[in-house]
Amino acid sequence: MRTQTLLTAMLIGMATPAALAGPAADFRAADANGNRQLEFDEFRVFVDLRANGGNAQAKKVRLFKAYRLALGKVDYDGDGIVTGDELIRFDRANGKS
Ligand SMILES: [Ca+2]
Ligand SMILES: [Ca+2]
Repeated sequence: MRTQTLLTAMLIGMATPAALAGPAADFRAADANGNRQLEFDEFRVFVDLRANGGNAQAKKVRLFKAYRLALGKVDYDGDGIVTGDELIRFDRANGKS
């Protein structure tokens, strides 16, 4: 009974929008090759996921297909790849924790 309750709680936890949405979850979902970095194609997926999640900035990027431009803004070290740290830095710079 206790195990079942715990399992149910875990399943419910995983199914809530709060657990599924959010930049961290989108990052993991977009990182197709699992190297914890977003290459350009993955970054495009990431932006689309953020747009689907209602992120206004991402919606604009999607609307104008400005993925390259957006990547350039987030890619602080200019290696063409977006890391979690760069995304966090970008969000902070834009006033979103
Ligand atoms: Ca990747
Ligand atoms: Ca980079």
